[in-house]
Amino acid sequence: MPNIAIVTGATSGFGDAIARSLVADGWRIIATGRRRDRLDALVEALGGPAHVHPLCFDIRDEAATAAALQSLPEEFRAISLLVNNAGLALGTGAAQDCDLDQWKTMIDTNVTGLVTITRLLLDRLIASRGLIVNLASVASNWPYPGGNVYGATKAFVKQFSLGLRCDLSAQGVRVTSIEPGLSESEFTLVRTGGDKAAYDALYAGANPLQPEDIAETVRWVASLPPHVNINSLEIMPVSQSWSPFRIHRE
Ligand code: NDP
Ligand code: 8X3
Repeated sequence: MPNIAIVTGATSGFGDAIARSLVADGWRIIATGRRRDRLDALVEALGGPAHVHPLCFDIRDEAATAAALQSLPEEFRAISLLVNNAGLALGTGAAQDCDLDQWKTMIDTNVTGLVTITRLLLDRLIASRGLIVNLASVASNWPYPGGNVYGATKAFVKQFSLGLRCDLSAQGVRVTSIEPGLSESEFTLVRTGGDKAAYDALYAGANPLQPEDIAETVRWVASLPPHVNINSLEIMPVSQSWSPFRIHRE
């Protein structure tokens, strides 16, 4: 009987690639997201409903999340891998120019949504001595101008991962925080409100990470023996590194 994984945000980018990579590795997948057409296409591409079960819901909605999980058929209930990938950034402006609603949307999705689905699945993950992989970011570790609330949500994801490790180690549940840097996906279109010129400019000549690079990392983490825990893994494209501290002068 294959292992069961749930991948949130499987309708594009990392989540789509992670779902494909895990199915190729023999997992059965529960794929989540709001865009039903994309979930249906993923089910079709990965061999049909015996391999992939789609769950269409907004992760900010606790009742919808709980109802979706309760709707799972028996053969998809024994989840042993949770990939908390659904998330977004909105805006790149300085804090004083930001829209409060956009800040709340990031917190509701990246923090509250992630915490909610994790709590709802904890008993099953403990029962299976499973694994939780959380998509944090280099923004968890490094502040940058315009990163304000997005970076703070990702710092939460990393610290929540490490805290879960402490609480769940006696239950044999593993927890990993993955912290990617510059990666090419719809993430940048979402962040910029669909600005294709900004998308092209960000990635031009940078040879960014691709969703398949992150999928391969998740596949590797999930394939390790059950006594091995990768706590935190920061990944950048070779082209990305650090800048000196900025100094504002009067
Ligand atoms: P994409 O925009 O390509 O994918 C985001 C996924 O999240 C989509 O499947 C989307 O599904 C889902 N999602 C967003 N909001 C919701 C919601 N309210 N309810 C349910 N699902 C939601 O971005 P990436 O693949 O690049 O990003 C995936 C994760 O990786 C995010 O957490 C992001 O913060 C993180 N990350 C991204 C990096 C990058 O540079 N790309 C680098 C570091 C981390 P749908 O719209 O169908 O609901
Ligand atoms: C996405 C990477 O550098 O845009 O989490 O914050 S970055």
